[in-house]
Amino acid sequence: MKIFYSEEHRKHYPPFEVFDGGKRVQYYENPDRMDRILAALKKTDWAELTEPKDFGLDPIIAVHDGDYVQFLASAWTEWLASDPQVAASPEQNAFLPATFALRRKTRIPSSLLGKAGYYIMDLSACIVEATYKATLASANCALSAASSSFSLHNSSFALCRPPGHHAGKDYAGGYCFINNASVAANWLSQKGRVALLDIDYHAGNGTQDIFYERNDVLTISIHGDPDFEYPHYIGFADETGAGAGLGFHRNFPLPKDTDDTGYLAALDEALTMIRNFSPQYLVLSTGMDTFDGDPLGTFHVTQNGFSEIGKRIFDLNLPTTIIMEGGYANEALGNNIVTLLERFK
Ligand code: SP5
Ligand code: ZN
Repeated sequence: MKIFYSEEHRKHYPPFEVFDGGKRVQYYENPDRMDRILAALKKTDWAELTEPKDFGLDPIIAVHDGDYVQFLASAWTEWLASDPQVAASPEQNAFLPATFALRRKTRIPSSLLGKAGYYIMDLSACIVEATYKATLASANCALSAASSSFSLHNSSFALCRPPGHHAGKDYAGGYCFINNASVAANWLSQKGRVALLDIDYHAGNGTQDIFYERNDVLTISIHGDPDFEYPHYIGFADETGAGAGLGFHRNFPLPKDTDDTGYLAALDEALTMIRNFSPQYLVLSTGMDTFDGDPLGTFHVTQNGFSEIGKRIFDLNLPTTIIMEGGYANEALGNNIVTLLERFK
């Protein structure tokens, strides 16, 4: 199986993120995640590591607002220039706003911090010097995997970092800046009908935002109920699309402590919807944070569970572009991903 991976992510390693209560903690979405996955892949005899191609900005701004992408491109440099204390120790700093635009219909501020509160939804989307280049390389991994799935008519894996599914048309959040899976799905939608299934523990709010009014890409997310879990404000069962897209989005919010059995029941419903839509391509937003013992999750999906999840999705018999999203139990991450991918090889 072709695995698209770039080293560009490595220096995107903010020195902290901020948890609820204002608590500064280590950045959970860290480069070690990739090293664990790479180590596990290298033990197999089927993983074919490949550098992504550069697709340029066009397929990115086909799903994201251009001014938002420009903000991502220049935020760190402007922040560095604006504050001598940041310039004195850049490696101890991350760019984060402390004031947010909230729900008001607001003008886009001209100041850097005003823009940050407008374009960023939480305190885990920290921007450092290497962030923008890392997000472009990550999107290029997703596009390269989509292009490979299209031309070889089989499944491929984009080992993306940073992840993407919380990034909306014009906002970053949840470690995500560019929505890799949405960029790939939109690219594939010019070749045929696409279904995008999101199995990360957290609701794929960004993906929902991007495709909500479209009927050519079916989007489905299975996740911890936003009634108790991040991202809190989106991902509910009654959100099913709007306008032409009505009926082409579906959320499966699940309770705390969901185990393999509960998870697979929701997955089966999602797979039935996908079969009824009869797509030509599948994009799979693959978070491993449903795993039992993930520090950011509450589910108890086991390694056997991932094997069964992989099998049932593989049985759709579709060329599948598998996109890395979350998963923070680093010691288990490599084995879990390989267990899932084994079903597609
Ligand atoms: C891609 C992805 O998985 N992003 C997830 C971002 C989650 N950020 C909010 C984390 C809230 C953490 N609550 C911690 C509970 C610790 N027991
Ligand atoms: Zn997640």
